[in-house]
Formats: sequence, structure tokens, C-alpha cells
Amino acid sequence: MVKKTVTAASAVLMCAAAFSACGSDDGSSGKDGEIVMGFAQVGAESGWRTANTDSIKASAEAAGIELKFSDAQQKQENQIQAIRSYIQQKVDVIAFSPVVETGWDAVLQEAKAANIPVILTDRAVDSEDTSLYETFLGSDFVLEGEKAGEWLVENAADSDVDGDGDINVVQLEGTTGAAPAIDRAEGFASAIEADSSISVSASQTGDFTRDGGKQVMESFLNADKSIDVVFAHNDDMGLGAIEAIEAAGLEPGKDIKIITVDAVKDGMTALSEGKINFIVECNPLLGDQLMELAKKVVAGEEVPERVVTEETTFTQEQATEVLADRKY
Ligand code: GZL
Ligand code: ZN
Repeated sequence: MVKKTVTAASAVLMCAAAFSACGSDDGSSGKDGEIVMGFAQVGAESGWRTANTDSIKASAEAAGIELKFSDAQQKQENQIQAIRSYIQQKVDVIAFSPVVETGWDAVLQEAKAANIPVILTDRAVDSEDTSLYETFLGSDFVLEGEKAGEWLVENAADSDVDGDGDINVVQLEGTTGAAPAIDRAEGFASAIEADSSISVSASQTGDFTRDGGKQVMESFLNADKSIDVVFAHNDDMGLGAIEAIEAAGLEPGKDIKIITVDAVKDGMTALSEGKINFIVECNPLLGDQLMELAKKVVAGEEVPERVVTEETTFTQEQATEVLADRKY
């Protein structure tokens, strides 16, 4: 057997090749210095989530960031498992949207101990220890709830549909324990305090899904014949409520007013048709901002502790105007 002697020169070449394959001197671990990001996504529960995932994948591609991506089917234990696998793979940065606010300290401590920076996107955690993540990129959900409540107060005159003097609201809540569900309910409740004729008579989670919204709305309709308004924490549950309202022989948007949050295509279409009356936008297109933050974080640069996304609201007329060129 010819014994191969490895000359010093080729040893250096081999080592250099090995080194470049495992990242350049800025510590990024991707091939030829590419940053590697581990992203633990909530799931694919809604049109918003799908648009959010598409944005993250497209922006990673455009930014030259190698993306490892996981879908947790809305289960916290799956997200925690994904984050642990990213730690083992020694990615350069971890980003995720926590499905619920609580229960993250342990795994975030593990990421910190492994010197892997974490960026929160979309949803927040309730951890007191803000050293566990570099920044939070996402919407102000309390403000979204306030915008929904303020519209109802401004439109109270037309919202007591059954004319009994009370504006009876039923609420379709997002995932129990999720920041958008907690905060949208809080913002809405504070805004409607301005008009004592408005009250929430029933509130239940539809888990941000169309089917969840439909099932809960069916139960609300069976229990109460004097519902004036539905406030749904996202378009998908609002669209499910429309199905239930129509199945009950009522006209959504007229017999029962509907206010939702997100402004995804299907929601905006229903709004332009008058089946939904008002939508508060929640911007899912976080990808570009996330990738810019990741580059800064990996390079050790300062980043703001919170980056709030731009978003607006839509009436039926406004939805009709913009529907054609909505990207999601
Ligand atoms: C809000 C996001 C919510 C959306 C829902 O930023 O977390 O989760 O409003 C989605 O559509 O399911
Ligand atoms: Zn009424």
C-alpha cells in the first residue's frame, strides 16, 4: 500500500480549505462566510403566518443568509426542540416567533451559554431577563386592539344592529397565552371603555384558525340572538365567523358587524365585499428587517431593543382601492 505522506504545504491547504468551509474570520459558520440563521416558526395556522414565512425565506435568499427553518405546528415544545437543534448545529443567529409568551427562559439561557444571539420576531416573550435576546421586531398588538375598539366607538351609531340600545360584542381570541391575543384583547377593552353602551358579552379562543373561528361563532350564535358585533383577533377567524353567520341565515357585515386584524388578501376581499366592516393591518413582511438585524447582530453591532413595524387600518372603500396590488 503506498503510504501517502502529507506534505506541510498540502496540510496547510487542507486546513485552509477546511477552515473556509467552516466559516470565515468574522465567525460566521456558513460556507464561504455566509451567516447561518436558525428560524423556529410558529406554524402555518393563518394567511398571515404563510405570508410571514414567505417573507423570511425570500429575504434570507436575497440577503445571502443560509436559513434553517422549522414549523412547530403551533406547539411550544416543537419550537423549543428546534431552537435546541440550532444550538447544537452552532448556527450564527437564532430567530423565532414565540407561540406563547411564557416558558422560554431555559432554552434562551442555553442559547446565551452557547454564545448564539437570539432575535424575537412577531410575538414577544414575558421574560424579565432582556439579556436573553438582542431585539424584538414586530407590531404593537395593544395598539392594534385599540385601533379596532376606537373604530367601533366612532361607528357606534350604526353598530347597535338590533336596536336594543346595547352594542353587544363577541370576541374571537387568538391562541391562548399568545402575545397578540393577550394584547389585542387588552387594547380593544381599553378603547371601548369610551362608550358604556359597548360591552364584550362572550370571548373565546379560536386559535387564530378559520375553523376555530367558525366553531366558536356557531356556539356564540346558538347561545345569543342579540349579537351586534364580532371582534376577531385575526382575519382567518373572522372568515370562519362569516361562514357561521351565513349558515345561520344572517348577513355578515350587515346583521352582524365584523372587525378583524391582519389585512391578508382573503380578509381584504371580504372587507371590499362588505362582509367585514373594518380591518386593522398587522404587517407580516418582516423578512428584510430581520435579515438586516441579523447581519448587525452577528457582526456585534448595536441594534435597537425594539423595532416596531409600520402598519395601518382599512375601511371597505380603502380595501377596494388597494386590493389589486396587495402582495399577500
Ligand atoms: C400577529 C401574529 C398572529 C396573526 C395571526 O403578529 O402573531 O398570528 O395576527 C397569526 O394571523 O396566526
Ligand atoms: Zn344591540
